[in-house]
Amino acid sequence: MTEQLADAFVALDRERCLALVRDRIDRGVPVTEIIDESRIGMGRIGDKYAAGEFFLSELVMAGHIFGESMKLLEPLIGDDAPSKLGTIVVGTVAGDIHDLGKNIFCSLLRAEGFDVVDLGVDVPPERFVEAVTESGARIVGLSCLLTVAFGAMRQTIEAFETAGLRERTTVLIGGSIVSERVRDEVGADGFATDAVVGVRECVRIVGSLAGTGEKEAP
Ligand code: B12
Repeated sequence: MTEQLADAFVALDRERCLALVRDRIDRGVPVTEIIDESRIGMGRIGDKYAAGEFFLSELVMAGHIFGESMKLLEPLIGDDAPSKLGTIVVGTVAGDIHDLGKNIFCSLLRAEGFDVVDLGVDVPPERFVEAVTESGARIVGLSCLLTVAFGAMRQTIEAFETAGLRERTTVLIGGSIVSERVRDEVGADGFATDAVVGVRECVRIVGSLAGTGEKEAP
């Protein structure tokens, strides 16, 4: 993997980013590799923000460029798999409006054959509960990129407990800052810092759920 695309993101050079993405598409580079390369750039932009070299405006611009790149990639991900793997409810938790990674996770889930109920961003716990109740989903994906939103993940999982849904629901958390420690802290069942790994985990959970009626403990 080269650094060209990541560098173009850090330079916030929209034209070059889009040209490099098109170039990679034309050369048959796998979509997930193009996403990973772009993500490296986004991570560096985040580091520059944390170091005070970039400001909110740069984060906003990076978000727009990433979104435009994803528009070029989405048709290649496809969503025409026969839906037979069940339903997954996904959303970015309350207080957090980051959605680029969540959207990738949703697209890859659809491509794999899941029906996805995407609740969007800044989703309150009760909305997750409502969606799981209505859809009968057995898996929930919580996206979170902010340390301050860890509490919202915990509250969402507690809301499943209160509603009597926790036993039958497997909760996966995802985003660049989640970890085993965060998973344990908020009471989730699994975590992934990469959408491809998250989708693989969902497929595994569905496989082990088949016919048991019980929640899988990953
Ligand atoms: C772009 C960006 C923004 C954009 C978001 C645009 C959008 N539509 O999403 C905007 C400008 C809105 C933004 C705002 C803010 N941001 Co911001 N942002 C970023 C940045 C640079 C990139 C994030 C990104 O999209 N990456 C690309 C995607 C593809 O990667 P990803 O999200 O990690 O997703 C992948 C995986 O994690 C996984 N995944 C994601 N979700 C899920 C869910 C499940 C279930 C699974 C299985 C997998 C999965 O799949 C994806 C593909 O593999 C990060 C830097 C970083 N290191 O993450 C900072 C960062 C997340 N932001 C940060 C901050 C501080 C903020 C603000 C508070 C700034 C401010 N002063 O207002 C606000 C918060 C607004 C809010 N209430 O949410 C901090 C958070 C620090 C922390 N630890 O809490 C970061 C880390 C920057 C930094 N280093 O300081 N931000």
